[in-house]
Amino acid sequence: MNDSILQSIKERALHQVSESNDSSTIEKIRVSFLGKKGELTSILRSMKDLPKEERPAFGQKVNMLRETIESALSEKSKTLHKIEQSARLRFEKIDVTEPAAAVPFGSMHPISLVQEELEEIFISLGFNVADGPEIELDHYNFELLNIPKDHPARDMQDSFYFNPNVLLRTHTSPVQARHMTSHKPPIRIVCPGRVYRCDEVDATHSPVFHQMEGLVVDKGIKMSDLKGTLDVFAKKLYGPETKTRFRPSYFPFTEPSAEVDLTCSMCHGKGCRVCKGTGWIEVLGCGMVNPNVLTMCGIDPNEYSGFAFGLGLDRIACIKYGVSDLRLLYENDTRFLSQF
Ligand code: 2U9
Repeated sequence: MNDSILQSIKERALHQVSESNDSSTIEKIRVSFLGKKGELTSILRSMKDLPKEERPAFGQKVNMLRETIESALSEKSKTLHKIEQSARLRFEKIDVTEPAAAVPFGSMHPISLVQEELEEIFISLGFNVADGPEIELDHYNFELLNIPKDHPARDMQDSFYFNPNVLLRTHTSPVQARHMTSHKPPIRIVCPGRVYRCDEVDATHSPVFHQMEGLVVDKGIKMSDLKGTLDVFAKKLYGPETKTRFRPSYFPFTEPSAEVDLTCSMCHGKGCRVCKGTGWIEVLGCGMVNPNVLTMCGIDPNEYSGFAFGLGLDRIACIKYGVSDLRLLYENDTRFLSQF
C-alpha cells in the first residue's frame, strides 16, 4: 500500500466527478469510493497491516483524500442541482398569457326567467315580494284560508303530510296569511315559490310546481281595483293589445271569485295551436279576499277589504317558450336548459 494507490484513487475519483452530469451518477461515485464497501473505506480497513509507525501519516493522507473527494462531490452536486433545477423550471414554466380552456356557463332556468319577469311587473305596480317556508303548518296552509276540514285538498292523498299538523305547502297562500297576521294594511305583496301536491307525473302535472300569488289589502279595495290591476299586468306581460276576460269561479279564500283568460300571446286572439283555436289562454285565478280569511288573519273586514290572485309559473313558462311537456322543466337536461 503506497501513495501511488491514493494518487490513482484521487485521479479516478476526480475524473469521474468531473465527467458526471446527473445527481444519481454523483451518488454512485460516492458509494464506490466512500461507501461502506468503497475503495477508500477498504484502504482504511487494511491499515492494520501497515507497520504501526506508518499508520498515523498514512491515515492522515487517506482522510485528506476523503475530504478532497467529498468536497469535489459536493461542489459538483451543487452545480448539477442548479442545472437540474433551472431545466425543471424551464420545463414547468406556465405561460399565463395563454388562453384558458372555456368554462361552460350555466343559464337561467325558464321558470326563474318567468318568475323574475313577473316580479319586475308587480314591483313596477307598487308590490313587494314576500316569501315563507315550504314546510308549513296546516293552520296557515288551510285553516286561515277558510279551507274546511273535509275539503278534498286536505286529503292525505292530495297533500304531502309529515304529521297531521305539518305538510309541504300546497300553494303560496300561507305566505300571504302569515304576512297578514304580522303586518297592518296597506298590504301589496306577491309571493312566488315552489308548491307541492300529490300528483302523478305527466305532460301537464308534477308533484312540485311553481306559483305566484298576490294580495292587496287596504281601505276601500274593490273588484274594479282587481280587474284594473290584472288588466295592466296582462298588457305588460303579453303586450298593450292584450285583453282580459273574467269568468265566475269558486275558491274558499275569495268571494266572489273569478278565473281570468288573456288573449293568446301567439295569435293575438285569432286562434292557434297554443290557445287550441279559442284565441284565449286561461292564466289566473282571483277574487275578493273572503271576509272570514281577513278576520282569521287579524284584519277587521268592516274596515278593510282586499283582492288576491294566483297563477302557475310553469304553465306560463311552457306557453312563453313553446314547451309542450312540463317534465322537461324538471329533468335538468342541459341540452334543454342551455337554450334559455
Ligand atoms: C290569502 C287570501 C287569498 C290566492 C288565490 C287563486 C285565486 C288561484 C291558482 C291559479 C293556478 C293556483 O297556480 S294555480 O294552480 N290560484 O286561482 N289564488 S285567489 O288567494 C288568496 C291567497 C291568500 C290570504
